Amino acid sequence: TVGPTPADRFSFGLWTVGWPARDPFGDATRPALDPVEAVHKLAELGAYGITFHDDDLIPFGADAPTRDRHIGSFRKALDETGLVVPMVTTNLFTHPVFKDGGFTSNDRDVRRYALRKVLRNIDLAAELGARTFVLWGGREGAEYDLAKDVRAALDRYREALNLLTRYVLDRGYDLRFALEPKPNEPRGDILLPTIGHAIAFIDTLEHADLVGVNPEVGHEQMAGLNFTHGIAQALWQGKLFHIDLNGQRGIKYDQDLVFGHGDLLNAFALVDLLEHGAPGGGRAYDGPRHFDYKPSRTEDFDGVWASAAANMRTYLLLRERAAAFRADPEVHEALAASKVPDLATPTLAPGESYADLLADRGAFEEFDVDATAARGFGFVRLNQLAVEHLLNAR
Ligand code: 3MF
Ligand code: MG
Ligand code: MG
Ligand code: MG
Repeated sequence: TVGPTPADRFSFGLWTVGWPARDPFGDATRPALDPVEAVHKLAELGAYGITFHDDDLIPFGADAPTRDRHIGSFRKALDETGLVVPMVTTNLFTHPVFKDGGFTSNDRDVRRYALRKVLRNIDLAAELGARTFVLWGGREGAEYDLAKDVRAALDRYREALNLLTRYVLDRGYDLRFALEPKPNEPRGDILLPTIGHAIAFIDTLEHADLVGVNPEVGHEQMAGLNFTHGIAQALWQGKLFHIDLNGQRGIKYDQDLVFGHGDLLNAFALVDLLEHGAPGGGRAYDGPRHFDYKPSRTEDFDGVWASAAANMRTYLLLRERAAAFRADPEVHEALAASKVPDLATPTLAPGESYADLLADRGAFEEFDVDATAARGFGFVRLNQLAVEHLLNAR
């Protein structure tokens, strides 16, 4: 496997490698990382992009000259390295003012402040050439059922999104929004908890075409869901605008492990889907391969950079293994035996009506239910071939 190059379109959040590893039970184990150093290091490692929350780059509440200084030194690092900013996001969760949310806080003044903070950051995103603006509503939620009118909160969420899309259209920005679902943490329950909830919500928006999703591996897995299935549906609905790759081991707190360090088989299927599309066709994903992980609290800076490289290397290895899987004649035969490609055939013949179906005796009256029921699908053999390719045993 050759190392990552910018053509692979790997990107990292500034908050990932820059995480000082403070958790709810312990202090930071690493010092703060200068964003300029993050840009240089990631470029050296072969990444193509870097993303950030406003507060990752510019300390919350900084005055205008300080803000300009931070943006200036970051821009200079981008120019020196060729790293790009494909996505920008806003922090509406760290400051105590957002303790009951931003767009959906019960306090109207907070909601208006949150909108202003996002609008200001959208201008910066457009200035830096970002094409995607992610919104993770980590504090949009509740711990107590009676303390949040969820229907009113969804009205306010929609009001916010409608305002933001109108703003980018009026300004002529080439920017789309991606909502990032998460079931819980930090709130007991977060609004729009899964990919499915988010897509259903997006459907109700004024400019739904400008809004998609930014699903994160660990977030769906925290809800016990199959991430690759969620991504397949997001692709199918034309809503996969961005992606957060990482690793998670089951239903527990948000681990943000290195990509592949959780459910490796599901990660294999995911890379296969992103790179090769659905078996039998369908759109593949052409956006950035964005890592939203945390270098574990046990690591020093050598460990930080080793873990950043590990995300990209694991992705490339899986891409290589998935290509070998797709090229293996025995896999083709196993896929056919499992009737995987047959699912792409419409259930009705071209032009066939339900009347024709009702008249087809072979479909019902003469259909050999017992013989068909007795036939196995061979899915286990197919899965074992995937495991063997993943283990490089074939
Ligand atoms: C939290 C997250 C967030 C989002 C980010 C938007 C801090 O679990 O995943 O990271 O990804 O806010 O991009
Ligand atoms: Mg996360
Ligand atoms: Mg996570
Ligand atoms: Mg994320």
